[in-house]
Amino acid sequence: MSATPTDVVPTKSVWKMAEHPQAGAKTPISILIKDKSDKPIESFQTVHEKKMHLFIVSKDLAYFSHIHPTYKGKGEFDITTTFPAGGDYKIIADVTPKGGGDSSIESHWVHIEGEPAKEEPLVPDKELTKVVDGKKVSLSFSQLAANKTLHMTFTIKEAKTNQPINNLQPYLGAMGHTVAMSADAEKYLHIHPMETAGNGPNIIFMTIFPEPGIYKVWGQFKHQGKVLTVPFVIDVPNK
Ligand SMILES: [Cu+2]
Repeated sequence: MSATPTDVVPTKSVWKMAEHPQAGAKTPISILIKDKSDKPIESFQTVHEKKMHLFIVSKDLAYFSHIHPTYKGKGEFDITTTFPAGGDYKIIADVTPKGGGDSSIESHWVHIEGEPAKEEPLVPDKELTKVVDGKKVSLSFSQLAANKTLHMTFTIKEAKTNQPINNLQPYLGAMGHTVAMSADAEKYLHIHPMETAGNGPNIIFMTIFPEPGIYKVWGQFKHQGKVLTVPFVIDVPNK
């Protein structure tokens, strides 16, 4: 997959949800993917083992979910999920209609009723090393600037022993997945590792941040059957 979309099939989408979705309740979501002439798109490519990747983030980007709706046919994807708290969420659907070289992105804001979560300010991490689920994860960049092709590298070690982890497992057909979103949730990047060889401890992604500013990135990796999701908040300078 290239760092910049080159061959995207234009799409439209129709989102269906219950009238007043409630936090903590099972909420069915239906997404109809159509072409520019309003005809449902019938065929989708399986990309990283799925026909649709769906990401849900809260407006403050504190909540992140990566799930996979079921393809019902005739352009319709269905899934049921539970929103953890009241507030606004952005839902992003990533699909590749047959014939597309890169994925088409459809998104939708929803309001969920219920007690809101305490808003978490999006503050860039001072240190790009943290411990999540017993793993010490570091993030580094070849250079960090907007509009430049750059490498971002996650390094994963056992937190207790500092032992590099070199037996990561493929997760959805890649050694890892990274999603990056701008602070306003407008820019979305889904990045895959450059090489499929090697199982850690370094996982290298290549991407371009389209604009300067604050982004949240979530790296997802699989180790011993469990998916590890590691968030970082970074500030991408202009140059
Ligand atoms: Cu996915």
